[in-house]
Amino acid sequence: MMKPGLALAVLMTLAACSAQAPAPPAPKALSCEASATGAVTAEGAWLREQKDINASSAAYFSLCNGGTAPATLTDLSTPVAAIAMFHQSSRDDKGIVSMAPAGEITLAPGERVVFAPGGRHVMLMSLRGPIASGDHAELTLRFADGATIAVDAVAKSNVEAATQEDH
Ligand SMILES: [Cu+2]
Repeated sequence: MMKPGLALAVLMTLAACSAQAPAPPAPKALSCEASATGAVTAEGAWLREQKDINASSAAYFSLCNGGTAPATLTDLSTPVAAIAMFHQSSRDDKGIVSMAPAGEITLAPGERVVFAPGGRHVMLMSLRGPIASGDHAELTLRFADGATIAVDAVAKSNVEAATQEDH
């Protein structure tokens, strides 16, 4: 049995330790609460600049299911690309990053799903033209129940995009 004094000393040591640890990054996800009058909303949409139309770009946003029924994101379209696919990036134990189709994404009521570099993203292929930093593109998100959400995404430079990287 530990003496109360010793237990306190251990606790204080732990507290000192955690005070020196680097502060965790501020959570990007805002709160998301379901309510009877709520709906699915998309926030903070952006895409990556891409000057080479034979290369790909990617779009990101944060989705909140504010409604009381599950919502399944099935499809996305945008005038800037002929092909838009949901992908999931992952890093294996050797540090190799790969990506795979993410398929449909179902959000429970009150659930938030964040699309961000290094994780879920919308791969944009067969670009209709170069995408420059500051350009706007409309993203139309389509759900299994037929509902759609249109959201305005602004293109960020690759330098800016790198600061959004999730680690
Ligand atoms: Cu991808």
